[in-house]
Amino acid sequence: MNDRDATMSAPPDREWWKEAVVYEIYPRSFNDADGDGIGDLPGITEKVEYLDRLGVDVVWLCPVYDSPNHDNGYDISDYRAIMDEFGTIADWDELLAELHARDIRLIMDLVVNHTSDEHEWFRRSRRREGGYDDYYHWRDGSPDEPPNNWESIFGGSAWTYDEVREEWYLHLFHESQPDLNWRTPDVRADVKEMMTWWLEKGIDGFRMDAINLLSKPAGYPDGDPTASLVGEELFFNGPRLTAYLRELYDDVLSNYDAMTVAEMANTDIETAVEYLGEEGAGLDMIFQFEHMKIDWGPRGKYDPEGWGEFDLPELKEILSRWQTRLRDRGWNSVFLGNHDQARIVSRFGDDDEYHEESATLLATFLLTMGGTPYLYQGDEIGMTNFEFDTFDEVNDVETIGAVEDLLRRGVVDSFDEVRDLVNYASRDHARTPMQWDTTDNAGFTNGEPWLPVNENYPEINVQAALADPDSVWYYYQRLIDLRHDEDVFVYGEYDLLCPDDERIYAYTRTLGDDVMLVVLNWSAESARFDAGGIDVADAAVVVGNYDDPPVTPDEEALRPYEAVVYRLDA
Ligand code: TEU
Repeated sequence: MNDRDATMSAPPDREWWKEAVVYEIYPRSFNDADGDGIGDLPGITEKVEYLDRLGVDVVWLCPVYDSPNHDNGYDISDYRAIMDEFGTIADWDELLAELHARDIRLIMDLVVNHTSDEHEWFRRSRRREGGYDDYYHWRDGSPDEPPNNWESIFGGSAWTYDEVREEWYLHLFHESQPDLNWRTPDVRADVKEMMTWWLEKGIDGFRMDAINLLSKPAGYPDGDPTASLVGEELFFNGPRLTAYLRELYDDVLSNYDAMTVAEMANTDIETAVEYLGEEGAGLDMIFQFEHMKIDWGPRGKYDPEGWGEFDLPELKEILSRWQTRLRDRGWNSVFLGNHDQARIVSRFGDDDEYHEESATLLATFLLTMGGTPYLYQGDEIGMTNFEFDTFDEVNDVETIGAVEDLLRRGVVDSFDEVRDLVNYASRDHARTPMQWDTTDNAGFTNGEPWLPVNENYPEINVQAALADPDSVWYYYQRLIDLRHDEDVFVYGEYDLLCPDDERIYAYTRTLGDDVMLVVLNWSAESARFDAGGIDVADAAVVVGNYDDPPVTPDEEALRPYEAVVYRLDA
């Protein structure tokens, strides 16, 4: 091999977080060790062996900090204490030790756009005590008229009048989640100290919650009243965001071998590039949400006028644009679901007739794209959406806010009119308890689960999956292994094939002489792959989700939701 070949096939800029497969845990719903119906830290520790067996490298743990739980831990009242229901700091130490003993890293959720209104900072701020005056966004004015027209992401005005301070405070989420004022240097200093405290405890990075909302424009001007979320063009990616992120990087993150993934809805590629890497604001990667809005209506996620529709060419266009335009300028994250989204097999696959086929097709996609893949708990067994009958069954603060907003504005007259939409989109789908086995409550708890268990647990559960060598679970394990073995899936170039095909999503990944072809029949019909200009005559099957996949990719039709990976080496 000459020097040039050596450089061409050596992956550039190796990083552990580029090679990692991340598994997200929503602790409330994962595993309950003490029988109170709520998942907890010892429950997760019991399952570390399970995670190791699956083969994941990093756990992203959703918030476990002290919280009154209006938004299940995303409303934090003490950043350095563990929520009682989840256990103690000693339980957390043990979880970290057990993960690290198996070379699994741990990243924690960093929720610093807002705190809980029960946080000491807010209690002091509303009483104008001891230097905390400006920790939040306070505005005076008549109690009848909010300071501007901004809407909360969870429905209604983004402002609430506080009777104690006799001023309005800003909350881009629930009223129990007041936004921190990042213009105040002490706020930034306190956050940096807290981040350092967790990093010193040995964590391996942060998932940064709603982080592109940190900077609000001076003077709080009105937003465009016709926007689907009024104010969004002003408070997403605000004027000082880059500076704030850079400050976190320079003063804290750059001192550690820590990964960051920043949650950034409403962010385009060019803006993302400004935040990514040493050249940018220091972030390793972001979660972009363009593909997560593909099935929304014109007025957003809970738009009763048009939801649930999308076509494959559009999905391919969005994802391929991010794949190619971030190449050498940043790094992608790859995900189809998380704790805020419906179940991936129900939303992007077919949770009925082609349950296993589509669940494994989605696995093939997640684990062969460019960027770091994020798996959400339960997707490895193909967990599905839940059926809601009544509004009372809904737990999620976002869904409740959205439905109340539709009722208040007279867009609908009753829950019945939005039941199908809630059954399609609610965040609760991701939060029903993890299905471990066929015993009561799917083995999640010995008590009364905080959210009902999906009725399909006797069929869809971990125990059954582990007993069946052909299960979705073993397919995930195999694909994770494959990704670990083949640099081409991590570092290879991505090239989309047949962009306009309505059923087939096909792409190649290329690294030096290694070429992989991924062919996904993302439909419930059979479909034939058209290789176009590329030579597939010598293709060799690497893995497929059906027995006997087509030996040559374009010689026969793929079956419904059939997924095949071929090696096309020169
Ligand atoms: O989510 C931020 C966010 O914008 C979400 O509201 C998302 O757009 C929406 O749920 C999609 O339906 C983060 C957390 O992931 C979420 O769980 C929290 O509720 C929210 O921040 C507030 O902390």
